[in-house]
Amino acid sequence: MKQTGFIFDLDGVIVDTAKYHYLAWKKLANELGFEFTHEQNELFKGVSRKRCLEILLEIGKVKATQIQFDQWMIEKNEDYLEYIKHMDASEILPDVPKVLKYLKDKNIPIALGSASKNAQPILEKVDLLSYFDVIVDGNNVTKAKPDPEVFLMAAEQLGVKPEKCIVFEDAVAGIEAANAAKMISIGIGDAEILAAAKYNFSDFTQIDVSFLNTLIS
Ligand code: B16
Ligand code: MG
Repeated sequence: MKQTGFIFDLDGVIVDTAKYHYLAWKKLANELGFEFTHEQNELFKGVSRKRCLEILLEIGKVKATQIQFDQWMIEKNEDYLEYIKHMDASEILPDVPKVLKYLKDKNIPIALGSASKNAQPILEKVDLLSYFDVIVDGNNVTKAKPDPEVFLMAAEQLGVKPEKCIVFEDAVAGIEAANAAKMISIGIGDAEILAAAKYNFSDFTQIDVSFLNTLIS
């Protein structure tokens, strides 16, 4: 078993894809005849695509047959893929590459733990794929965050004990999942919203080398 491992969420931690998810969900809501606000989009962070559609339909009070539901899932994803088509390294959130490089240079194992089924192509687009030893995403898990499955699977594949894993997360469900896995949770974003995290930072520019060294040792 290796000493310490780091697990990164994708959306809201490495890149801000939430804005593209929002546009695609808003387009579907508008087609179905109702509005979808930025505030409502907060509920969708870290939540699986299927659960997002269920919430969206609850918001719009729309009833769907299974065929319609499946069709809207496909439609939303096609629109989302269109929005992210032109993503590149300029969309990486501040200081993320710096932290990844620091850990990589120290041979610390790194995993992605994301709910997204589009995680791997996004990492390729922003040219960060080579930093990750392990990728666990929406294609591998059966239980969505706040269930700890995604992070436990990542720890196992990294060969690191769960309690030696550090998780960076921007979503409440993600912090709950990391805590349930008995990992060290670090909230990236609003400290009030992510109050359940062990540590909180507004973004990676606030995380310095000495803090990373403390986590590693
Ligand atoms: P997809 P994360 C999550 O990514 C997003 O925060 C969430 O809004 C989205 O619904 C989910 O991925 C599924 O994404 O439709 O691409 O499979 O934060 O877990 O990296
Ligand atoms: Mg996220």
